[in-house]
Order: sequence, then structure tokens, then C-alpha cells
Amino acid sequence: MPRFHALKLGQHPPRGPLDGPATAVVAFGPPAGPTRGPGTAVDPGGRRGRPAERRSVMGRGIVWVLALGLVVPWNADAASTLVLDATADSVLRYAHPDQNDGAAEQLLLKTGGGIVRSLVGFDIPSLGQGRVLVRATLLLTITRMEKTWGSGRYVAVHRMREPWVEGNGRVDEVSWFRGLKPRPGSGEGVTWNCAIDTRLGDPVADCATGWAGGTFVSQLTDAVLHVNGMAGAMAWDMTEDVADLIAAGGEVSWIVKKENEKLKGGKVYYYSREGAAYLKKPALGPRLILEFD
Ligand SMILES: [Ca+2]
Repeated sequence: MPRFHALKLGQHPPRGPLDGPATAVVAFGPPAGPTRGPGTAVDPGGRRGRPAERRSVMGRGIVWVLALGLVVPWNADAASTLVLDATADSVLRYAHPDQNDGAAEQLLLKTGGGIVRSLVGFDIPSLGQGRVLVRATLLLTITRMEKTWGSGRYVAVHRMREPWVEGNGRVDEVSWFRGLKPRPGSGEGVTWNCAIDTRLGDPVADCATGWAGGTFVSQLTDAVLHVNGMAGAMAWDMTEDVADLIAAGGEVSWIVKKENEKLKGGKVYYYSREGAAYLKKPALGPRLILEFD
């Protein structure tokens, strides 16, 4: 099972090529537009991040291409684009604090009835010096959303500060596209209470120090407004978090959560990497799109 060694904040990524299994690079070329369902409505204006720095990056040479109603970030001047599939993802559930959802086929966010957050992790290959990152974009594709978003809610992404392990548990049937039963999983895995619960088979927190729903950088990386009726791929700007990893490569992971978790309403499912694999549509899974000068 994938073990995700998230870099701690301020830790320099290891020098040289990454060890271990082959990198998750699946394409090198123009950005592959994510597939979409009917009624897609990604709003590039519905974005909140670190405005001053971010807009200076976004404003240069980037246009938004409207293709079949889907807004895909596209840098017309980019010499190359790298598409990375997530190497780990999971769901953290306040109401099931010691259960792992690493094998879930959908990621989930909600607030009412117990907060639910999701995690996504990527391995960035070593690309050496000379690559200038223009933009990094996280894509999560909606499988379905409840019509409880009112005037809209922001979904925020924050960089994780601790390593975590994906795990092989699954919490309930809503995370599945087929009639599989929940299971606690075995071995290690991430839970609401533990970055690495060392024994998923029992319903207690098996970690020396808990992390209470994830230890992440308080400053959000980006946030995107979600409103009723959205479908297809949602895009977050991750450029600042990724830029310092390009030369040497490294692992990076983020938590995806409702920005204001005190606000009830607003529940959304996205395809996890397992869901995309089950459907044999890798483009539906969590992806990181890197665009270079
Ligand atoms: Ca997973």
C-alpha cells in the first residue's frame, strides 16, 4: 500500500532522482483536458488564495479556454506540460475517527453530521535545473454533489505538514460505485485521529500523537467556490507549493476541506484514484498539471 512521506514545511527535498517505484507521470505534452459530465460549470473567478502573489503568476500569458463548457487552464506559451496522477488519497471522517478510507472510490467533503475532509498526495519527479514552472493546477473531478450549497461555499486546499499512509480500509457504501462492504483495513493507514494508525483492524487510535483531522499549513494554498449544479473538474492553483520541488523532485500532499467548517450544507464527492482506476478512466482521478516555460 502506498506510504506517503509528506515533506515537512521548510524541509528541503532530497537531492537526485526519486527512489522507489516509477513516477506517476502519465503524459508529457499539451494539457489533457479532464473529462466532464453534463452541466459542468467551473468558475475561474470563484477562486480565493494568496491574491497578490498568485495573480501576478496567473496574469502572465494564461488564457482560459472554454471547451464544451469546461474551463481548462491553458498557458498558450508553455513549452511543455506534465500530468501527474495522485499516488495516494484518502478521506478523514470526524464521525469515524479511527477508521481508514484509503480504498474509497470517491473522496468526500461535508460539514453537517460530522466534518469530512480528504487528502491527496503526489510524487513530483526530479526535473533538474532549468525548468521554469509557470503554473501547477490540482484537478478534482466531481462525481456528484448535494443541492445544499446555498449561495455557495469555498473549498480550500492546504499543504500537509506530516507524512501519512493511504491505507486499505473503506468506511461505508457511499464511497463506492459498486456493492462492496465496508472493511476496517489492515496494517497502517491514515484516520481522522492518526496520520499513521499502525493497526487499522481495531477501532482505537493506534498512534503516539494524534493529529485531529490532519496537521496542515494554516494559510490556504487556494480555495474555489462551489455552488449547486456543478459537475466535472474543479481546479485549484498550487503553483507556490510546487515551485520549489521542481528541480529536485519530492512528495507533496494537500488536505481538501470546506473553508468554513462551521457552515452547514454543501456536500460533494470527487473521484478518488481507486474510483478512476475502477472505471478505467485515469483522467477522472486527482491530478496535478504542471506547466513549464
Ligand atoms: Ca485511495
